[in-house]
Amino acid sequence: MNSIRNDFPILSKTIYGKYPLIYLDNGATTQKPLCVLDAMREEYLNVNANVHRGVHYLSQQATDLHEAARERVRQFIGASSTNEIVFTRGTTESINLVASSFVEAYMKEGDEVIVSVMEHHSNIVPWQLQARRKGIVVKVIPMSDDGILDLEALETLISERTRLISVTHVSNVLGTVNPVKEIVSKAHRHGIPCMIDGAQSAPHMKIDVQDIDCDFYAFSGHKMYGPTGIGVLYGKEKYLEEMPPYQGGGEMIGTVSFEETTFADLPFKFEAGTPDYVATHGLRAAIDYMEAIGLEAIEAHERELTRYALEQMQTIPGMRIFGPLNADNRDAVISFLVGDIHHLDMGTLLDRLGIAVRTGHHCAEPLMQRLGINGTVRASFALYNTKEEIDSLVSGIKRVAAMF
Ligand code: 7TS
Repeated sequence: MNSIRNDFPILSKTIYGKYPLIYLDNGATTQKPLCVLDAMREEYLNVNANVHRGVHYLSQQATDLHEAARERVRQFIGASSTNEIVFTRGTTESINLVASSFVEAYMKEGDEVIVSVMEHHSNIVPWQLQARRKGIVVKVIPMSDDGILDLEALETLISERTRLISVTHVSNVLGTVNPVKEIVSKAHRHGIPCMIDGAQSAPHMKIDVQDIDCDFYAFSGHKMYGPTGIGVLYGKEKYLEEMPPYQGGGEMIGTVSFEETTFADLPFKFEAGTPDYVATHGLRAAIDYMEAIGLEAIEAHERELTRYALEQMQTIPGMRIFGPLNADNRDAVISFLVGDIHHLDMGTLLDRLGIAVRTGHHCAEPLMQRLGINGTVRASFALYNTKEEIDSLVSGIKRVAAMF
């Protein structure tokens, strides 16, 4: 663990005189290991040139690195072809791409998309925009009080107008790991494709998109030790082939004239403009880093941290933890409130103790409405967190609670 933590120099910072920083806001973004920063610096120093454009040496080298990153992502999530790997700015853009292009290709006014009550705004608002533009209908899978999706209700929501189901793999608030294979197979039994928001699952567990059999899967590099500004949309080729481009510009065309323009083959049809080719190289370094440690090892470590944190936090008087209490059913996210202490007060005072947590609605306001609250405090873990940090969190919460 010491050697892993040394890969992340920021974890050795002193905050408000407290050393070292306890960083428990990994659900928002993870810290970056030196190898990711080095890979990007190295590319800017020695390779930098625009990709897919030049015949010159550096441009070809940059293109090779960029396409090698695509191949690395393909392996990482078990896709069958790099045609199915579209680089985007992140999960949000991946979902917006599908909302825009899938709706254009396959949906008419009155057709339905089903999401769940525990979605991040980025898997709600793009569909609402399409509802305004195209008159599609957004339906919502409910959940139990302890944050388990009601799959029987899903069955009743599906109708002959349902064209897509789009759900999160792991809730960024509740930590619930949704049974995505089961949801996908339910959807497919009705002939409906399924999109999975993997923002909170790709960093924490081995993903195999062919095993899940999802039709789309979206994730962000910055939540899995990679750089900001880069993400991925996996899509089955048959859909990506039929869907129209999302944005127009350079890179995404075949030929252009004022009379008629044709589009590039997959995946370039969906990648207008200069891609962040340095970030894709950084993402590749992040994947190498995670795989060198091992996704199974990362998952086991984080599950154990979560189990330990759930157990310890429940000893605090007045503690309310949201989401399932069984660590087997949840990922490395714990949202909580203590007594009637406002989440912002708790977060601010923990910060003064050198503990970084997130507070607020976590971009999941409909979920807050369902829970009847206006926000929570959230601790979220990564591969570099330790049980000692959880002990500090627990004693920090107790200290803050004692002040009230
Ligand atoms: N989906 C889920 C489930 C998320 O948790 C997030 C970001 C997104 C989508 C959007 O990802 P982005 O990289 O495109 O912004 N979640 C959080 C969070 O929980 N705190 O800050 C960002």
